[in-house]
Parts: sequence; structure tokens; C-alpha cells
Amino acid sequence: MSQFEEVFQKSSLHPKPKGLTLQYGTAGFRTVAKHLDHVMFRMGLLATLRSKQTKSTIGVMVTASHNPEEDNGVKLIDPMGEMVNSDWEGYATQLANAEQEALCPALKDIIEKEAISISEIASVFIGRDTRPSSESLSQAVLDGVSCLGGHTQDYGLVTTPQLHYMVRSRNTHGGYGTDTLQGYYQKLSEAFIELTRNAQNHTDDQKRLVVDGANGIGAPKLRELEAFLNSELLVVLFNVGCSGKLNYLCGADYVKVHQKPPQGMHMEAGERCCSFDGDADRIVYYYNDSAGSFHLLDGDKIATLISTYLKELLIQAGLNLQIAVVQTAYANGSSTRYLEDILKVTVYCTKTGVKHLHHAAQMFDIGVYFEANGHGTVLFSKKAEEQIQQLTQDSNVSKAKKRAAKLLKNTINLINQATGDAISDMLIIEAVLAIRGMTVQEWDSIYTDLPNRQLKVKVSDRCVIDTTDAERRAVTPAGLQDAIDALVKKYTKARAFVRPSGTEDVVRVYAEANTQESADDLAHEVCLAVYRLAGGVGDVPKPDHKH
Ligand code: G16
Repeated sequence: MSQFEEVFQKSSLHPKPKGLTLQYGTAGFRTVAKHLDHVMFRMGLLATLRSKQTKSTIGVMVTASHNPEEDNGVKLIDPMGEMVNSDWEGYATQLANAEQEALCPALKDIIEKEAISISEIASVFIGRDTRPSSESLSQAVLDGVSCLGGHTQDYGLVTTPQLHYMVRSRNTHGGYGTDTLQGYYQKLSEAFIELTRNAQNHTDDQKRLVVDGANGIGAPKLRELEAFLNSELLVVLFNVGCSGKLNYLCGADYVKVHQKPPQGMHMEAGERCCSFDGDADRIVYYYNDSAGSFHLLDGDKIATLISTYLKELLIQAGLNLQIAVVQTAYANGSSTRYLEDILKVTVYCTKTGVKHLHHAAQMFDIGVYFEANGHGTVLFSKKAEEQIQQLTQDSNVSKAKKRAAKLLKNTINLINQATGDAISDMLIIEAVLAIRGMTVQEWDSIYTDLPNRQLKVKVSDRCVIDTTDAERRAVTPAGLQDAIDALVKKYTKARAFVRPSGTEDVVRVYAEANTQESADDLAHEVCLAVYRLAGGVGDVPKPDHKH
């Protein structure tokens, strides 16, 4: 039987629900798990082709990250551990939506367009999150790969960034790390221990960190890491997945959007806490002050902390390397002003989606990218890595310069440059706070966020909204941007935008203003405009305190 006959036959065991069309969105396909079996099989096929084309290992992660437990999804990982190339996102959508008869012709089309030699060896790494549906869906991916004769390595339950790390490690033949969980833990823990060895602020009290695992894969993986940390970090874990539901009233997305602590967690006043999301690729920090007020330190505050630290080290090391911070429209206006006016680093704005931020960050010597929702990392160019490495080996430089160079080198080792990684980001933040002798309150006071609000509106077809200017302005439907502009004018220091989500069937609304009441009112009014002009369905959402 030819490979295509086998694909045709096996594909009928993973039937596509009639009439279902899906789009490769912000981070892959996402929808209710029961609609995804055929997509997984086909992504197994596609990953095998991508592997043959790039002559490298490709990753397939079965996860819906921050979405509810009933959903699932898939993210494709390219050779250097980054999100799959955008041309291949298009192929992914074509394959996912092809009816049974059209599947093999669609595959042949990709093979021809990309000049793929089908006899080439293929290798696909697979991982999955803790959703009940993930195991059988990852089996469908394995079926797809084996149909086209690809080799697979199934890592089973891993965080999304761990799988990105494995792919990058395999394709760089040890130049990045060893492609095992042990290799991942060893690389991160050794760098963390080196960084915090002589830190000013590393008492047992300071080593304590309260973590919300979102009832997902992050919690067991953090437990595994702890064994490598020699008690240099004392993690107190909540929402570990034994009883609670994944991402339900907990996790980074819940904390960021609702601006309140997760449920199921015990927080003492002033205590440093953080939340992962369901697949541990996002992190946000927070604390309650002695008056009981909640303070959130989101991706913008993380980017500020890390870029301040890196800039200081570059000055101490005497290295002339350009640092830039990449943000999205969701970045708080205060953070952008602080970075540009006070820290004096280049700030660059892209569309939502790690893939866009990652590519922008690659344009600079050192690119720090973070979405406000806590998804981000730091990319060091080859030039930056080489200059730092040379300085650590130079015997003619001062002690201070050498110390800075060593800190930079260990920072590079601690960062997962393949993608945003909650575990790696957490260790970086903990190390920076320890090295700078900073409390979470001092970190929080670097700048004050403008009050803001995020809401979601249900519309009958979210594609009617098209945006431009890194999603800061709506082009369609007619009249929507004018309506938003008129509303924004009513408030002080205000800004608002709308965009269709690429992971949920909703339109997202963001507003900020000089007071929380104004931000809430503006967000609500923009929701009403979306509802009216973009075909709203169901109830118009209100900010939490108005319910
Ligand atoms: C994914 C993407 C993020 C994006 C988020 C929300 O995160 O990786 O870049 O910010 O979705 O996207 P949207 O607003 O389009 O729904 P995750 O953590 O869910 O994989």
C-alpha cells in the first residue's frame, strides 16, 4: 500500500466533523476537545512534512494552555524551538479543513510547493498537558506521524516550554542543552544556583515563594525541579491539580484578567506569590499589602525588572549592546513611558501572539519580550552571546567587569530562549530580586500602572473585526473605530482597543484611564459599541465589581 493510500485509510479513523472549519489561531488550533481528533492526526502528518523539509526535529504540543478544561488544542514547534513559520500555519489550516477526499491532494500540494523529498527521514517530538482529552489526542498525532514514516519521541506530560526546549536542544546537538527533562532541570538549576550564590538578599525568608499551579502541568514539573535546587528556592505550591479544575478560578490568565488572587491559595500580607497558566508558559506575580489591597506584577512589570537588570549589567561590563523591549497593545501605558523615558530602551509594539513578539525581539542585540499576560522571554543575539562569553574569559579586565559578565552568562543559561517559560521566568525573577536585594514591593514601585480593564464580548462572527497598527485600531466594521475614538475622548489619560481573540470565540476589549472607575466605564461602553456594530450575542459583559 502506498503512503498516500495509508493516509487515506487511517484518516477515515480520525474523521472530520462535517462542516467544521477551524483556523490556526494565535497559538495553534483551539476549540472543544471533541472536535479535534482529525486535526491532531493531520498535524502529525504536517509536522512530519515540516521535519522532512527542514531536515530537523519538529515539535507537536497538545494543549489549550489558558482555555477551560473542556477545550484542547495543538501548537507546532519549529526547529529552533519557536512557533511554526507563518506559511506553514496556512498549510495547517488547509489540512485541518480538507474533507476526507481532499486530504491527500492537499498533502501532495504542500509537498510540491515546498519541494519536499518524501523519502527524507522525519523526527517529531510530542508532548501533552494534563487535560483528560490530551492523551487520546496525542495518540492521534502519533498515528499521523507514523503514517508518513516519521520517527516519534513522546515526552508524555510536559510543560509547553519544556517541549520547545527539547526541540531546540535536539536540533542544536547539545549546543543549547540536553534533550531530556533531567537536562532541562540541570541547566536551569545550575544557572540559578550560580546566579544566587553571592546574592545580597537570599535569606530563608526571601527564598520563600508561593506558587499557584493553575491545576495544570506546571505544578508537578515544579516539584521535579525542586529536587535540583538544593533548597535555594522554597516553593509553597497551591492548585496542584489533585482536586480543582484546570485554570478554573486560578492561574495566570484568571489573575491578570480579574486582577485578583486565585482561589485555593493561602497568601500572607506582603508575601511574594505567582501564578502559572495551564501549560506553564505564562507567569504573573502579585501580593496583598497589609491593608488587604491586591497588587499585580504582570508581564510589563516583569519586562521592566529584567531589562533594568540587564541594562545595569551591560553598563558594569562595559558592553555596548542594544536592548529593546517588545510589547503589544495590552502593555500598560505607564510601562511603555517608563521604559522609553526613564530606562531609555527601545520599545517596539507588535500584534498579540508570541510568534510576533519573538520575531521582533530577534532584530536586536538583546530583545526582551513580554505580553502583559505574562508570556515572554529574552533573546540574546549571537553577537551578544559571543561578546559576553569573551569577557568572562578575558584575564585583563577588572573584577567588577568580570562579575557582570559572569552574571550575564548565567542569565543566558537560565533563560529559555526557545519561548516564554513560566518556570525559567520565575527563576530569573527570583534571581534578579535576590541579586538586586529587592522586595516584591520595591519592584512594584518602579512605576504605577494606569488602571485598566479587560472584557470579552460574544459576537456571531468575530472575523467581522479587522485591525491595523499592531491591533490598536479597528478597520472594520465601519464606524467602530470612530465610536471608540469618541468614547476615549470622554476620559483622562484614556486608551481603548478591540481585537478578535485567536484562542477563544470572543472579541477582546481593553481600556485604560486615570481611575479604575473610568477604565471600567470605558471598557463597558466600548463593549456596547462592539455589541451594536459587530453583531453581539448574549449579555454585554460588565467589569467584576458591577455584577
Ligand atoms: C496564547 C498566545 C499568546 C496570546 C494568548 C491570548 O497564549 O501564545 O501570545 O497572548 O494566547 O491570545 P488571544 O488574545 O488571541 O486569545 P496561551 O498561553 O493561551 O498559549
